[in-house]
Amino acid sequence: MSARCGFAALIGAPNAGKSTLLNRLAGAKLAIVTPKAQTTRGRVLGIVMRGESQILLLDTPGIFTPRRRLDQVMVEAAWNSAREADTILLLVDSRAADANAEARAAAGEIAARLAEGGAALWLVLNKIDLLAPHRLLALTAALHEAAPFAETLMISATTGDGVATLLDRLAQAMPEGPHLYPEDQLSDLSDRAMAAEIVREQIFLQTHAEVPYGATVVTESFRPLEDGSVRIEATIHVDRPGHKAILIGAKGARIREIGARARAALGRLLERDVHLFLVVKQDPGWHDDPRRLRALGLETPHPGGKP
Ligand SMILES: Nc1nc2c(ncn2[C@@H]2O[C@H](COP(=O)(O)OP(=O)(O)OP(=O)(O)O)[C@@H](O)[C@H]2O)c(=O)[nH]1
Ligand SMILES: [Mg+2]
Repeated sequence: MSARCGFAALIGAPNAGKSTLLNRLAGAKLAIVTPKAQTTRGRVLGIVMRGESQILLLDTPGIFTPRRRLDQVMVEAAWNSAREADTILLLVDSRAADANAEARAAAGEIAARLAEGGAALWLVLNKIDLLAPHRLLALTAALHEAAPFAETLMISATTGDGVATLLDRLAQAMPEGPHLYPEDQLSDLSDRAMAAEIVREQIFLQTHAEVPYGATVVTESFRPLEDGSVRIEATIHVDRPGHKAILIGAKGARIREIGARARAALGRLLERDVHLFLVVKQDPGWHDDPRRLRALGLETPHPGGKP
């Protein structure tokens, strides 16, 4: 059997379960997951081996109507990944699309636009653990009116139902060609980037309303120590003074809890003890300024470049 290798992009509305599926397919936590929409802010590569196939999965930010410069950059990252892909998996939250005509229409619009590109377009109905099976048929029929899907799969990224079948189909669908990455590599994510993401995950889990959307995290230093542990310093940039007060909390209680949980999660991921130091900095308007977005690692200088 000859080697196969290709890109498969996970595309969909915010909260469809793209990052949960990436982690499930990769068998490792590569992308952060929270119950809030717009958690993912940039492309995340997951490298998955299945038989002779290397599947290069691209997790992407959800597609929505952008408001801020940051939102535009996020949505552009999703469309750019779709353009790079051999196969596009349009992920749909089955329960939302079943219950809500707006969610169904949004999925249809994304599908119609994706169908204009050259990649094979697959429909992946996710969260089937939340929906009675007979409802999936009507939903599939409604979405097939929006675009010609080459495959339709029904899965639960949380329980793993249907995921092995999806992986087998993807492995078969990848074009013949040499593997682009070493077979034991899981992602192109650096430990520094992962540290910032894990802190941001805790901000999304522990704060609400506009606070998580007005915050971003930068790893300032990442230093292995002689005793085998690692010392990480990170800065949380916030948009407004009120957000800084909320993130710090009464007598520093909130920032301590964010730090404690992020430290524990990072310790598990890096498999060593972590010393984590967080600083909150007021940086009004950071999310609307292309130069600062670049400096914060959120806007790539050459959008549309090969991943
Ligand atoms: N019950 C159930 N929940 C799921 C499933 N897949 C994802 N979720 C939940 O849906 C929420 C959003 O999941 P994410 O993986 O962050 O969704 P996403 O598409 O990456 O979201 P953005 O990054 O914001 O675009 C989380 O609370 C997940 O636990 C599923 O198959 N079943
Ligand atoms: Mg995500």
